Amino acid sequence: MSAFCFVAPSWPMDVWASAMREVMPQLDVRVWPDTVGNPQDITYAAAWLAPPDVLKNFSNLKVIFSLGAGVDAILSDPTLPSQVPIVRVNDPDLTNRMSEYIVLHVLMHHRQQRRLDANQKARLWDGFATHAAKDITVGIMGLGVLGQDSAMKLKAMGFQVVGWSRSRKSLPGVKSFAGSAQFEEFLQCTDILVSLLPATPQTEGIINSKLISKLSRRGPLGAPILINAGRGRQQNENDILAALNSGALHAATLDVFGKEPLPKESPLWGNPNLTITPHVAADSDPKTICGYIQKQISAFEEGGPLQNLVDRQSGY
Ligand code: NDP
Ligand code: OXD
Repeated sequence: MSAFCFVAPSWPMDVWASAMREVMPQLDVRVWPDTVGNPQDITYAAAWLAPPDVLKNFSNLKVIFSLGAGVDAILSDPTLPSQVPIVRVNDPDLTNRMSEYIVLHVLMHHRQQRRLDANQKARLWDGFATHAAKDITVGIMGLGVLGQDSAMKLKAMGFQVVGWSRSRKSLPGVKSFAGSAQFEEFLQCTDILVSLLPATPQTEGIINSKLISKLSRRGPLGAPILINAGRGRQQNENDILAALNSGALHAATLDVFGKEPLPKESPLWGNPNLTITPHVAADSDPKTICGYIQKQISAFEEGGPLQNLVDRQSGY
């Protein structure tokens, strides 16, 4: 017996199960907890925010598929089976969605759209000065699959783009900084900071007042801007709020938070210079992701290698 099981209780599992059955009609598709059946039947699991202690019951598991690009939630399960390979999402559909989000929010801050919205509400005709994209440097922390695509699209819009990652990259027209030795240099030339880092012990709390104090203040807006679509655990929300209130940050966009959903009582909601989105920067589309999983399972069953494997050691 070989079966596939979704463990993603916060998502609409009827939609996902039918998308999976459509692309692989021969597959026995089950959903935890209602139709999991005998846990020993499960050879493939697909997880998103799976409760801890569930995957360990699948003793014949061959592959765990993350239903998103980030795998921090899967890796945080202390009982996660240790030998089973984990495949994460790397797909043009998700990548394009993220680049749309990053380009949208960089442009929104660059063109001061929030100010224009407020002016319209006040019936105020105020043609304040605008600036050229070439005078702004966007610094992307996390120059991986998503960061690189956003970098090239921002470059095409005319922005100066720099990136920071563990290993140096070679991207046309994008200056690449690597490792902790070059972190400060990267921050010093960044007017708009974009985080597309994974959540790992090394990136925990990295966006704090110390980081903010190192960002460039030479840009036309006078103070830097922050966009975080990586993970909330990377940010110190009190520090961001204080920086927005003091003017150390001109503005920010946050898609991810330490606690999601962001609690109603969070003071972040009320800050006029903060744009909040509910972890929607790059959604996983059921049809696309099930197609991606189907290709991986088919290749794997024919003896081929799995793609986009997670390195448990580095945590992403
Ligand atoms: P990748 O693994 O392709 O890229 C991660 C990048 O981060 C790599 O460039 C890596 O460096 C760099 N990095 C990791 N750790 C460090 C560190 N300690 N110091 C410096 N650089 C570091 O991931 P993706 O681009 O596919 O995704 C990135 C993240 O985006 C996901 O992990 C997830 O958290 C988030 N995400 C958020 C979504 C949303 O809707 N908000 C949707 C999808 C993803 P190197 O290249 O040298 O390994
Ligand atoms: C992801 C996400 O990691 O949506 O894919 O956050």
